[in-house]
Amino acid sequence: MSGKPKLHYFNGRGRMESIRWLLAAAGVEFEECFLETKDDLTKLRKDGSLLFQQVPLVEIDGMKMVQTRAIGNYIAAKYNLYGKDLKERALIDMYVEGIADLNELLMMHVSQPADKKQEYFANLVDKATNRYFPVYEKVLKDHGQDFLVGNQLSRADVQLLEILLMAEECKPDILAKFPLLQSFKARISNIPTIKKFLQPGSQRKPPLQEKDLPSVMKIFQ
Ligand code: P9H
Repeated sequence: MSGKPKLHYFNGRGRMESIRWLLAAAGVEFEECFLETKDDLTKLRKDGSLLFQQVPLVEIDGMKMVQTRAIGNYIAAKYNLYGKDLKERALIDMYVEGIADLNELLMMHVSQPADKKQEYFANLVDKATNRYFPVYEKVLKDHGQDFLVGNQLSRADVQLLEILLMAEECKPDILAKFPLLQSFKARISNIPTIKKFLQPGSQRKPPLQEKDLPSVMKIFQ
């Protein structure tokens, strides 16, 4: 049982974007089925496709997988993006969880109420530049290699690049104090599968804008 993985989510980044990145980096073609209305979600729920009544849902290898982390773990393991042993995997997991925490902050920025936005943004920039980015800058500095773990491409590299680009969308000079992250960004962006994903017309999604929120809310609330 195979064929292309099929991704069910709304037509935007949200919790699916890192899955799109991983598949693209692995050079795996995938299909997307976009939820547009609450009915689309109800239909998936009624046919028993959603273990916890939530999306992301990815149909892959005969499974109906939910839970973003579980899906990412499966894809990373299947496509050799998850290190060569348990200790490399442990490091990759720590790096990826840090990225996921920052991603959560970035993702929720757009939906902050107007009177909280500025404060939220300041905290976001503070966390990115003082808590998260220094960690990855130091890792690259200390081992002097091209990739975060084990001197080969892993999901940690893919997911770090994703978040670096997202952070730059929020604040274009946010990497100014991180020379190794800047060169990492250029290097990883140049890997052929990733380069292709970064080009216009790929399945990569644009940032969610405030004006898009009502249509997303209509599906999930
Ligand atoms: N642990 C949209 C944009 C940005 C971020 C999140 C949601 C959680 C996983 C219906 N799914 C707005 O709240 C939509 C999850 C999955 C799980 C869902 C319900 C969300 C969003 C859609 N909500 O990591 O997979 O929260 O299905 O009944 O909970 S995504």
